[in-house]
Amino acid sequence: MLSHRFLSAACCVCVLTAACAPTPKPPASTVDHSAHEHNHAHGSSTPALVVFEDLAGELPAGQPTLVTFHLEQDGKRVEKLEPTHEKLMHLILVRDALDEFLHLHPQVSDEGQAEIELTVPEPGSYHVYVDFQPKGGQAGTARTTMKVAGDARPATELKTNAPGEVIAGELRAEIAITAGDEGKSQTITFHLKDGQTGEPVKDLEPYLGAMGHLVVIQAATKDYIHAHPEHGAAATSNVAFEVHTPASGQYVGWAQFQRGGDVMTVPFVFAVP
Ligand SMILES: [Cu+2]
Repeated sequence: MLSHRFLSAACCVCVLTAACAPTPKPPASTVDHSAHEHNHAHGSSTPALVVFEDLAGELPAGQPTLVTFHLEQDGKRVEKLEPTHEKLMHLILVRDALDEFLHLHPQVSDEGQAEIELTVPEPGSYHVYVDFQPKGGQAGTARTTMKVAGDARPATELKTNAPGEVIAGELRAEIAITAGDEGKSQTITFHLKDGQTGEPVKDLEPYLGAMGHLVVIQAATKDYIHAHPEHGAAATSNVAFEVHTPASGQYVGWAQFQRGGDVMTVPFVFAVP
């Protein structure tokens, strides 16, 4: 069990997965109902879908392409949205090999129509996740898949590298992981140092209203777990996230931090025994 002090210092959004869902996972697009770490109450709604409106077939690789889509929940188009973390929708694309990651914010109309110019450099199959919160409803993640045309680079075996040090451009991240809640959650702490000097960073800026942003994908199921540190946390070189880990196995994470107006992405792989 996590201490109260910890819970007040970090927030998390966990996602219900096949492991804790009562019925087998549908084969196509599914939603993961977001729920708090210790509250696995199932929402009343059925899985939400990302519905592309003009994407016939494959997206061309490396070419900016205007893509429109909307979300559907309970068979109905989701129109009115509440911003979460400063945006109406967070669009995440992850290649099936878990080696490519994009995090974008589409323009969203009052009718729930989303529009984004999408440039995906690497061919392959992608999992598409959209974080959203319907007005007056529960936050959730809508899903679908898409293909990016071209010769897809073959997947390589995922190598667990966290806990450990990951160098991502101007950022050197020492990643520490502490299991809690009998292994069902992990506290992932990033000790951030300057890539050049190795000194703890002093210039971390809020990104999307928090001191960091973390997406975690469960490698086996491609289920999506989104986590944020405490909103408005004081500037520090250490940022901790609490991440729900429903099953043993490998997880791939992409942590994002902002310095000097630039967003830096730290990819990492960890395993839950
Ligand atoms: Cu976002």
